Amino acid sequence: MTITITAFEKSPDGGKGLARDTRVRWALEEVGQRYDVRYVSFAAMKEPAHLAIHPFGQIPTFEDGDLAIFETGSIVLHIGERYPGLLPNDPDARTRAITWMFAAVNTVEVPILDVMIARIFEGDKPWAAERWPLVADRVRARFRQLSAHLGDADWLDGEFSAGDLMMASVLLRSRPSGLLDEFANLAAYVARAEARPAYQRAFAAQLAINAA
Ligand code: GTB
Repeated sequence: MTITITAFEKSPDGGKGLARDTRVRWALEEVGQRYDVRYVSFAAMKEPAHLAIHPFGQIPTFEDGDLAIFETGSIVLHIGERYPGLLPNDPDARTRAITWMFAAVNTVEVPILDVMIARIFEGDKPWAAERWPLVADRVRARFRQLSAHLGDADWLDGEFSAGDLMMASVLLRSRPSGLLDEFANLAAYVARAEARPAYQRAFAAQLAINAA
């Protein structure tokens, strides 16, 4: 059975790897699983066929046989549980890795999403400049805590895991704002993640489509 994921027909970032299919591609590359991609337009995402798989009309989705799921956290967790390479065998270490996945999407990504909203969707509002320091400081507060935890370690909890994959993917989205580079160890952490061959393959695959 071939795994099929969905991705933007044309990503608004033009192939910078910021759309969320990159994390799913990366997870599949880490565990060495081949996959097909069904490319969908913004209109197709809101059609019944896609809504049957993703109730919120978004990408990415993941299909394998009878299983069809959405939400990158769930998809990456599923991949980590199904194939070796992303979650430690030791039960406690495995739970800690999953904890970092939740921390990435629920604690760190939330203020970062506000950065996207402030810069892209609200950047032209008369109050945008006044709001920006509040938005940026909420990200800095989280980054300060994450930076203190990471220290000079390579990864969040021992070996690279799905927790790092999710966290690095989330942090990447803040780079265009300049906030990531204010924290040298976090910027280096993301660079380490990006240097992984599996990430490179995932990035190249999405770029090939979006740069075409
Ligand atoms: N919580 C869900 C998950 O993690 O899977 C969120 C999924 C989601 O936000 N999907 C976005 C989407 O389908 C694409 S990734 N949006 C279309 C819609 O809602 O109609 C978010 C994204 C979009 C564009 C860029 N970019 O161009 O830089 C970056 C990230």
